[in-house]
Parts: sequence; C-alpha cells; structure tokens
Amino acid sequence: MSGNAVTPSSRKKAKPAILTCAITGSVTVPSQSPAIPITPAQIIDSAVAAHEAGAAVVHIHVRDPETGRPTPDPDLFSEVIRGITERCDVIIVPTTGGGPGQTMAERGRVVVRHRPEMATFNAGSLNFGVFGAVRHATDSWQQWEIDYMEGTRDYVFRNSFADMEGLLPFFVQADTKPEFEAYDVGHLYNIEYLVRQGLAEPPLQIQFVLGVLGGNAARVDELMHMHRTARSLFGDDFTWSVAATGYPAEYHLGAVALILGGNMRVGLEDNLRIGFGRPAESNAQLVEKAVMLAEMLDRPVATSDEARELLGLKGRDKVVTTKG
Ligand code: KMH
Ligand code: ZN
Repeated sequence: MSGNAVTPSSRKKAKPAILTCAITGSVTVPSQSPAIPITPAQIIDSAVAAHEAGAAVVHIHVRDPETGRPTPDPDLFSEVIRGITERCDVIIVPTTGGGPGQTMAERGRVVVRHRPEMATFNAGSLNFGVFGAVRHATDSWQQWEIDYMEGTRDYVFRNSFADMEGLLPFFVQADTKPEFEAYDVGHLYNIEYLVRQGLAEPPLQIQFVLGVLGGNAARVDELMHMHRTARSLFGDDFTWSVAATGYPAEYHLGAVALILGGNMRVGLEDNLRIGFGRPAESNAQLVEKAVMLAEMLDRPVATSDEARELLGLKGRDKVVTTKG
C-alpha cells in the first residue's frame, strides 16, 4: 500500500485563515517597546506593512502623538483610517473598547463618524489588570506610564448591559459588523442575550480574548470550553478568532484556532515578543510568524477580499474616510 496515495480527504479544499494584526492597543505604554507605533504616520506605516506581510485585517487604536498615551481623539482615528485606506485594501477594525479613562460616548464615536466595515464590541465587563508590567519598569519610564499601568489595579473595563444596549444600535445604523470580544465564558451568554433582544444578528464574529488578568486564562482547555459554549449557543452560525495575550500564548492558542478552522490575531497590542526573551521588532514580524504557522497547518492565508466574503462585510467603499 502506497504511503502517499491521494485520498479523498487530501483533496478537501483548505479553508483560508484570516489573520488580524492589532497594531498598537491601549494597555501598553511606549517605554515597554520601541516597536509600538505611536503617531498616526507610524500607525499607518505599521498597518500597511502588517497587511503586506499577510494580515487581512488590522485592528486600530490611536495614541497622543506627543506622549504615546492612548486617546479616543476622533481626529486621530480619522487620520489613521484615511491614511491606511489610501495605501491598501486591508479591512480596518477600529476599537470601541478604547482604554482606561475613556467614556462610552468617546469609545463609540468612531463607528458613527466612519461607518467601518467592522469594529470591536466588548461583550461584558471585567477587571482588566495590566499593572504587573510595572515590575519591569526601568528609570526611563515616564511617571504617567507607571501611573497608567498601576492604575489598572483599580480598573473595571465597563461594558454593562445598558452600555451594550446603548452602543449596538449605532453599529446597526452604520451597517458596521460587531466583532464581539469575549474575555470569559459569561460574555458568550451576554452575546446570546443581545441576539435574543434583536440587537445583533447571526452570523456573528466572535474574538476569544484570552490571557487578560481578570478574564479567562490563555489555556487550550479554556479556549476549547469557550468554543464549545459558543457552538452550543450559536451552532455553526458564527466565525471566530483567537487573541491570546503574551508570548508564547499568542502563537500557541493561535495554532489551536487554525487547527480547529478558526482564525488568529497577533500584534503589538497583545504581545511584545517574537520568541522567548526576544522583543518583536514590528507588527509585520509578528504577522510573518503567523503566516508561517498557517502555511505549516495547511491554512492558506486569506486576502482581505476573501476575509470580507468569509465575514460577510459590506465592503470598503461603504466606509466614510473623511471627518464627515
Ligand atoms: N486589548 C485587547 C485585550 C478592543 O479594542 O475593543 C482587547 C481589545 C478590545 O482589543
Ligand atoms: Zn483593541
């Protein structure tokens, strides 16, 4: 019997993997890594390079260009969205999670102004502790950076039912697909509640965010538990991705997602290392490693247009790139 016979299963069509790159985030500070893009120009360059490396989607936050402090400034979002759109066809997914100290109204403004194809939608509240990073602070850290990170010891990332019920109609009005960020299994039940209220409609896009202190752990069994719960609630009527924080979790859980037919997110928002003890040099470098992983697992990397199709997005021509 031949060991390399072509069997029906080897002729199965491989499902493209959607790679997302989370470019800068709001729970790190510039002194943690010189690779973190800060100014709109740096965020745009980094997003375009991540796309060229294989990311079909980029997830965007913005920072004060002078200090690097995360901000909800709508004009910075406009500059970044316009700048990326002018240079490539990547799917731009702005945050509505914002960051510590940002109000719900500030967080939702980007959806109203830009009507993006998709934006994050955080599916419940949690303690969100990144104060552990202060342990590694050196003398070069600014005082605000220490205060910002240390302040998360008392930070509740608030996404109450009233908040979620208030925000979702703006997504509906803008024809923006919510990417539900679920940090723990209870958040999946919150999503099911929102669907039952008629505020969101399957097929859903769910991001399992694992490894935040205050949420579920970045462990394979926890991912499997959340995936199983999502299937019990939504059947096959959802697409999904994993954003695991830190190294090596970003790649280990990403690999599990790829094996199971899901998608993965990498990027300096979630992880600052490319290997053990090796700081990442760029978002593109993190994406290149995800591309290698996908190829090894026989998951062809999706183009942005393939990702649009798989996610059921309205198309980039419907996004408003001006300040409106
Ligand atoms: N910062 C990540 C752990 C959002 O921007 O809405 C989760 C996130 C949420 O990306
Ligand atoms: Zn984010």
